[in-house]
Amino acid sequence: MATDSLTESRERVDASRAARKGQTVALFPPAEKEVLLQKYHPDYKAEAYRALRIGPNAGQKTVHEVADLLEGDSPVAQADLKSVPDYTTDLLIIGGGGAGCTAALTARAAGVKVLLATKLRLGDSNTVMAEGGMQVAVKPGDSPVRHFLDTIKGGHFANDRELLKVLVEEGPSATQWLLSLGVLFDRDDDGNLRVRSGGATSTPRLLTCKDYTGLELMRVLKDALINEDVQVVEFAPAVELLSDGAGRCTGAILKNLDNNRFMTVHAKAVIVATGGSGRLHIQGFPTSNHFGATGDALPIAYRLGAELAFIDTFQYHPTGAIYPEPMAGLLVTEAIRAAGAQLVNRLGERFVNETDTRDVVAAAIIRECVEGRGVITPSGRRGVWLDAPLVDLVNGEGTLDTRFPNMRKLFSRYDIDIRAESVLIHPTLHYQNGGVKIGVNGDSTVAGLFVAGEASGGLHGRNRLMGNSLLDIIVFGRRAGQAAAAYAASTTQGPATLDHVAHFRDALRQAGITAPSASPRLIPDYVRREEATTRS
Ligand code: MEZ
Repeated sequence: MATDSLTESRERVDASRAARKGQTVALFPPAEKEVLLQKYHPDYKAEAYRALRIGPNAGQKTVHEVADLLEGDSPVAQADLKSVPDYTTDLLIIGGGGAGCTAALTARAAGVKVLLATKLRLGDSNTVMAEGGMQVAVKPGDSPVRHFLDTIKGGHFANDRELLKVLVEEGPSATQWLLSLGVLFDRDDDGNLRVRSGGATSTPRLLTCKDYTGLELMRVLKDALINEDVQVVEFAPAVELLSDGAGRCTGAILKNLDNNRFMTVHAKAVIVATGGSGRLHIQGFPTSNHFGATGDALPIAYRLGAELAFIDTFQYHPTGAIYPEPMAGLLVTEAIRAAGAQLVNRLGERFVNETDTRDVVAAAIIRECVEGRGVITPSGRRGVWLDAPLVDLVNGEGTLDTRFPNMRKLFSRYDIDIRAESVLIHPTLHYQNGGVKIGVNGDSTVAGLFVAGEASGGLHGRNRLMGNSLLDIIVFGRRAGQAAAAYAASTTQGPATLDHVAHFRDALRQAGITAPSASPRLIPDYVRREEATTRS
């Protein structure tokens, strides 16, 4: 039930709607943008960061939550490593989301034996949470060059240019591959692929499956995988990687979540595709991520000596639901803003161009809340309004029903009809912009260790452009699958040791880190720290 102040504030939004319809708000000029980000974006909050004391990225800063993981201790002891492995394979893929499944399909097609292990069930991943679409330059007038320029501008010109070149150039063939598997992208009346607008892009470039694009991709990838000769082990997250003692990755230790026992896997090559870290609730933010997104790739790859990239930057998606309380953190797709929904403060005023880059829009929302123009929910969260009914006013009645059925359904569970009512939102922790540093074949700085998807770092620079994550998991999932299969076919199984863990423990001791917590974390810690941010 909304309180009086919520009702009054929503009425101000309703009252100003007609005047706001068609109103233009300028994009932030570059100098003002920088000031806004410095002051309000969580990535710029100095006290949220600290420098790493050990490992390949020692001296570099990351948020405390990630530093705790990277400076954490392995949960395994030497005795947990079995001399007779539970599984032996050519290629071990860790992670059963879009990147992992794509890599598995590609590697299997290349002829190697593949084992895929995943923390929860096959498909439980951030891929299924992706709503608004996949960026790919397939339309006349668009081009990979234009896609490259939009992306690098959004990424603060920090993106790894080689990775980005591969992403945009291979986008069309990756799309063909998805179509050949049976993905049902939206089409126009003539049966051609339809492209939609996203935020911060120079032209409509999003391929969509209404507002559940990632779910559709995962449906198809999962089906394809189930019909392949790939062994899948569910409820078995990786807790440590194995090495030959000379820096080469040779397998992993998995934890059987049914009985908490460790399992040893020998593999000639390993691909880590465990996704992002939203469930660490960095800086106390709620998250749009799936339950298993606890950044597992980071500590296990780091202990093995893999370099990380851009671990100081995270994406706070501007529009996470904050009301009703059970919806807190849930993604309200950016596509709805691209379709005309406006952001409005408690006074009924717009304050940002809704299609500016995500970091700018998120910072502007936080500014409204900090400066007292936000709305407070009955449980004490702060946010602003997303004027969803405008979408039908601008595009014609029925648009919300046909293009955003998932949003309609999610809010209708709480008797909120987004065709008639604005909804309350605040930035939600959405994406790990950085991760394990990779080259164009998903190769990490450790031989035999490949990384794909959100667990990797470099492609997205300091702010990922909407829709590039779905393309990333397909393009780089395929590349990692191909490269790891070729590597596995050209090498023999090396010894499988935990020597690197012993070295890492020495480094922890030498750095005076005496009581490290265990990492990876695997299951989120639900002390409700996120309240600190959205309620302050
Ligand atoms: O790429 C994304 O993060 C995405 C498409 C999200 C969304 O707003 O729908």
